[in-house]
Amino acid sequence: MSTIIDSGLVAEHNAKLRSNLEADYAALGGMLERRGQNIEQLTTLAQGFAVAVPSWGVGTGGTRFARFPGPGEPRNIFEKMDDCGVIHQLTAATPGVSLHFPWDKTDDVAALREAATRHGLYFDAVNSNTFQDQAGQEHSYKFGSLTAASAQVRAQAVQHNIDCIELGHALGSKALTVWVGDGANFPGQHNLRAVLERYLDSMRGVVSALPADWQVFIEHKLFEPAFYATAIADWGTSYACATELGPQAKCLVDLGHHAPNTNIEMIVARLAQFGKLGGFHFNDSKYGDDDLDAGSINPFQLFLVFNELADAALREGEAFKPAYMLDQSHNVTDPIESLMSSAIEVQRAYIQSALVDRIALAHHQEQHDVLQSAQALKQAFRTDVAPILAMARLRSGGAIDPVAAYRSSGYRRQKAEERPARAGASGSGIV
Ligand SMILES: [Mn+2]
Repeated sequence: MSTIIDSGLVAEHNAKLRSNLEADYAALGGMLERRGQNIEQLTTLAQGFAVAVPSWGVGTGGTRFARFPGPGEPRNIFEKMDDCGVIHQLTAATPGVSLHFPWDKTDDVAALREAATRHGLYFDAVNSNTFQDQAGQEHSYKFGSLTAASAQVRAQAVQHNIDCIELGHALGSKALTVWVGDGANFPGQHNLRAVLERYLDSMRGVVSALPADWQVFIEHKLFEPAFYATAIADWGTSYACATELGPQAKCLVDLGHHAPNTNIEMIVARLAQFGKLGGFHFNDSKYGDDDLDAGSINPFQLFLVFNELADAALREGEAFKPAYMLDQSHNVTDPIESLMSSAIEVQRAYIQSALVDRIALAHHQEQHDVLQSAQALKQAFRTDVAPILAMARLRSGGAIDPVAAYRSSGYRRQKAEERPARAGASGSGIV
């Protein structure tokens, strides 16, 4: 595995911060020991954590109104892989890359596999795209794709998903994520039931093309671009469809795809209970599908989601392995910095959830000691586990402070020179 940022530079950066980190780590270790917790076990847990980076996230996304490209944006999938490699090199927490077709389509599959191997990366779930028309496409998705009234449009959308499976299979991926923007903007535009019947019919065609060891993740979203009725609007519809489509079909929870104040951790608990939790798109939101950096608005919610995942892992054992992926759109930050920060926020929630004393919590719950039950979660959430995360990075060959190391490397300045902007070259956006 070759490093993109000079490893000597990272070592120099770490050397400057190491003694302070060791002091903080020792202090935290002492405090956790008094609570009966072992910091070394938690650090090992943090080192084993992984969340995949979305290929579309390394470019500047856009608002609904405009896109303001940043300097040195990747112009093709190979340049995106370089940026993903930097994120993993410095955080040591993002070995997976989630691709998006046709944005990342390449005829040179061998070269793409080689690029992944070079950077120590693998391919997580691949994403299909039938929410926009591509150049040269025969039929338009203006009035739907997998749910379209036209059989020809549906057949084209099914075939695109099958093409994604085949490409993903050649790249070593094991799952397909399907999100469709299909729906209605006006009451009466659709027959609500017929739309879902057509969706299921189309998805049966997609599922039948899955290799035996593959899964398909159904991603729901409350609204947008269909503002009146979205075909797969909520986890209930997603669950019903995943159940209809059989054991290879599961549900994907994108944190931003819910109404404000929705109890997302309860949705996670429900899907885990019924064996249909396929994976996540981590991000954060204030009002709608904002695709903000994970943990930037509501870190407590992220913690509560991981608290449910910790509970499910205890119940289900090794077999419980939902896919963790980021899904963000960056308009005003450097995408590499935002993705590194988000990966660390998700890892933080994971480690904080491991601090919850589950035996004590169960006891408080049985005793109807509501205050202590809530405090058991709050104590874990309030604990600053930053030294554990930094030590995990240091031990795994990453940077103690990834953003500082990245800035001092001059990577973005260098890419701004090497990658002059090319109109429309970056496939990115809100998905
Ligand atoms: Mn998503």
